[in-house]
Amino acid sequence: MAKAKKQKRQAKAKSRAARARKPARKSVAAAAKKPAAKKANGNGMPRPSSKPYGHAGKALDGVRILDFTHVQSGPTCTQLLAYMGADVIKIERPGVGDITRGQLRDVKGQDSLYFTMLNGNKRSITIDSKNPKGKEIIERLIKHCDVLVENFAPGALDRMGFTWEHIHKLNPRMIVASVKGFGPGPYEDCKVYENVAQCAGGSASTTGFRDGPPLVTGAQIGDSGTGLHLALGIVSALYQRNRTGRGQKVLCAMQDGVLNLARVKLRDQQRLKHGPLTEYSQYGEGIAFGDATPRAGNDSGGGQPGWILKCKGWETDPNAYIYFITQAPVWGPICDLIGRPEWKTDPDYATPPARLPRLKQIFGTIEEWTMTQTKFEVMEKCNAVDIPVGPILSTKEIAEEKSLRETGTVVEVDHPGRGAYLTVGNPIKLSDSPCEVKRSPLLGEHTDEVLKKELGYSAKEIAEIKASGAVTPPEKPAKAEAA
Ligand code: CAO
Repeated sequence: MAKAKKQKRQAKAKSRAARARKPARKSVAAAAKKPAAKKANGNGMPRPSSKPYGHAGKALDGVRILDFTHVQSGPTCTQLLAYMGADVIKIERPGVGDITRGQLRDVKGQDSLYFTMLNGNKRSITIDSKNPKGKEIIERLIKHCDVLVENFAPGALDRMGFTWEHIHKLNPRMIVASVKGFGPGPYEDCKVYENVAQCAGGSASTTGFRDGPPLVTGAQIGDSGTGLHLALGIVSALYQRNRTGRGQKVLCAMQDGVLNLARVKLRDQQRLKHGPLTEYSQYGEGIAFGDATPRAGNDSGGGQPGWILKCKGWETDPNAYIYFITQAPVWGPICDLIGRPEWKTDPDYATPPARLPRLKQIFGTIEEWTMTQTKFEVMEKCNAVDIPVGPILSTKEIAEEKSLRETGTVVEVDHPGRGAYLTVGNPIKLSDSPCEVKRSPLLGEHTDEVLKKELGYSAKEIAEIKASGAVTPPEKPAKAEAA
C-alpha cells in the first residue's frame, strides 16, 4: 500500500516537473481547448499575474515556429517572433544553409552579417527536404509546431510535398504563413527580390526627383516590410485559433506590403482628379501635373511642407543635412529663428496657402540660416521652440548612438566564429515581455538537440538519420554563393 502511494506521489511529481518544463506549450494548447472560461474573472481573461512586470515570461512563450525561410523577408518575420519569445526552429539545407550565410561576407569563412543580423534568437536544424527520411522529420516537426513560415519561390513548398492540404491533414491547428512576390494574378509565379517589390508596389515611381529616373529606397520595405506584415498576420491567426481551434493560411505579397507602405501615393493619385497637388514643390514651380503621382524629391508626404536643407560642413560631410518642416503652428518661431520676423505678418508668407507657391524660395532662405549651424545645433535650437526637424544621421552615428544602445534597439552580441557584431534588436517594446537578443545559430547547431528533445528520436534513430543523409551534407556539397 505504502509502495503504491509512493509510486503515485512520484508519478504526480514527475508530471508536475514535466508541466513546469513545458509551461507555455500547455498554455497555448489550453487556450484553444478551453478558452479561459473556467479561470475567468469576469471578462474572460485569467486573473492578472501577480509577478512584477518583465517576470511573467515572454509574449509568445510556448509558440513553436517551423522556420522554412531564407534570405530576408521571411527571416525578418521569424526573428521578430523569436524576439517576442517564440521558439523558432530554422530548417536549412545540409552543408549549405540559408544562402545569405555566404553572401556579402566580411569575415572569411564565417557567417555573414546579412545572415547573423536576421537570424538571432533562432535554432538551426539541417534537413534535406527532398530526402525521404528528411521529409519524415519535417512531418514530425509539422505535428509539433504551431506555425510554418516560408518564403520559397512560388510552388517550391508544394514540390517538396508539403501542400497546404497535406500540412493541414498532419496538423489541423498549424498556421502556414508565406511571403510571395505577388498575390494571385498575372505575376503570381514570379520570383521576387526587394527592389522588384519596390518597383511593383508604387514606391520607386514616386521616389526620386522629378527630372531623374525612379529610385529605390535604402529601407528594405519589400523584404523587411513584408516580413513585418507577415508577423502581424501570424499573431492574428494564432489569436483566432484560440477560438476556432484550427490553423489557416497567411499570405503576404511583397507588392501588397510595399503598396501598404506607399498608400499616401495612392491617396495623391486620387487627389489628382480634383486639381494639382499644391503641397508638391512642382506646384510652386508652375510645372503641370501628369496623370500619375509624380516623384516628389524631398517634399513631405503629409500636409506640412518640408525639405532637406544643407547644414554647416555639407561641402565635405555627405550627411550634414537636416529635414526641416515648416509646420504651420510654429511659423512664428521659424520666422524669428531665421531672422525674418516680418514674414509673420507679410500676406505673402503669413498663411500656409500663401506660402505654398513660394516654398522653394522659403526653404532657400531657411537654408541660408541652417548652413551657419551644424545639424545638431539646428536640432537643438528648433526643438527648443517646438519646430520639428530631423538631422540626417549616418549609419556610423546610429551605430554609436548611446540612447539606441540603452533601449536595446542597437545591440552588440558575441559570436563564436566571427566575434562581436551589432544587430538591430526588437524595435517593438513590450513592457511585460523583455527581449534578450541572442546570436544567430551556426548551421545545424541544434540538429541533434531538436531531433532528440523536441521530436523524441533515440540515439539509435539519430544515427540512422545521419547515415541516411537527411541531415548531413552530401559528399560533394552544393556550393553556397561566394562571398
Ligand atoms: N532541402 C532541400 N531542398 C531545399 C531546401 C532543403 N532544406 N530548402 C530549399 N530547397 C530547395 C527548394 O525546394 C527549391 O527547389 P525546387 O526549385 O527544385 O523546387 C530550391 O531549393 C530553391 O528554392 P527557391 O526557388 O525558393 O530559391 P531561389 O534562390 O531560386 O529564389 C527567391 C530565391 C527569394 C527569389 C525566391 O525564394 C522567392 O521568390 N521567394 C518569395 C519571395 C521572397 O520572399 N522574396 C524575398 C527574398 S529576400 O530578398
